[in-house]
Amino acid sequence: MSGDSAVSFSLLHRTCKLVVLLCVLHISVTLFFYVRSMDVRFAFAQNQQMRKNPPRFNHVQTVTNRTELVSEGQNSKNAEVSVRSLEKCPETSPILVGPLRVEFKDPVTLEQIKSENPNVQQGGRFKPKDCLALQKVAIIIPFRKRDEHLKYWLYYLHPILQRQQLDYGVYVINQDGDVTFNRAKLLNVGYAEALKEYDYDCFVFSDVDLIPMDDRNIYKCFSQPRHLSVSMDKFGFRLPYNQFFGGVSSLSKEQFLKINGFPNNYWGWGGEDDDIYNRVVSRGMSVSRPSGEVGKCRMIRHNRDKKNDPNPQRFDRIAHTKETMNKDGINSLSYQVLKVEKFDLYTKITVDVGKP
Ligand SMILES: [Mn+2]
Repeated sequence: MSGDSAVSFSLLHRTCKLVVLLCVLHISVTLFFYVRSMDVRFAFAQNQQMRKNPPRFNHVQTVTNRTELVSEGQNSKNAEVSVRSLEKCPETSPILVGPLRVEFKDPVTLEQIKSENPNVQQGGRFKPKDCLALQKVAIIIPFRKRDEHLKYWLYYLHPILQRQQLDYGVYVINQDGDVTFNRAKLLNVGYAEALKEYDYDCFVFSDVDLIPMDDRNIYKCFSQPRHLSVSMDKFGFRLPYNQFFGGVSSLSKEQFLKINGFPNNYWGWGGEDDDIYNRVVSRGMSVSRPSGEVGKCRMIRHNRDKKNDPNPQRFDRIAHTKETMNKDGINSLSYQVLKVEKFDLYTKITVDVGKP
């Protein structure tokens, strides 16, 4: 063997050793990740089994959970037990979709809305089936002769409120007769009447013509009274002024009682929302709001209603909220219920609220 070939052989030998080493390394790395993925798969399978029982909010499993609930209920002879075993809904609903397209070009019919919301119960009631809602929310809509707007409201809001996993009811408070409109008093009536029906712990007060453009704007209550309609298209998607509390707001039962409810003597357009704001602040609370992006909403365009002219007394009234709020509010509310109608998508309560 010549010296040359010995050198090239040892080079070949070393190259081979390197290749083998690399192969071993490659195989061991592959093996490591394979074993790890087995681990993950195993954990996933375990997780899936845990999910089967007790029932959860996983949408795909809704059907199986339902059948389990039924059989559990039969076995334990008390259906209440299986209801109680429902887990609380998550803090943030997993089925929200975010920004929504809202327009009022095509008319909608109640039949269409009803068929698109088969889980809404008579009177406009709903609660999630596969988890226990965090809040029981009464939605109060002051109303008179705005059926076209109400249809759009129901069309957009029912799907949103269901995705928000709320235990809710929709109450349309219809002012009877033709005297001047009294929005805030109708809201007080809604509060009182809703509580006669169910143990609500949160109240959302909404104008009939306001539609949120993002379902992350949750129609529930917060640690402070909340203003929900923060960026309306009408105001160029901005807050018209810092103290603005009109449109859509929410107060827990506790917060509502702390401010003695709303004023009863604001007849006609304007001022009552500022009075409510003053009540909130004078009781040491602040107003909470969603971000401008999440709080976007559209108002259905309309002309000023008849019998809802601007209230000339409003400026004087809101200057004296502090003195008047203790005697004027939920503690001085008087009205007469004329009719309670349970429709498929809402409860309509027609009331005589008196006259100015
Ligand atoms: Mn309006």
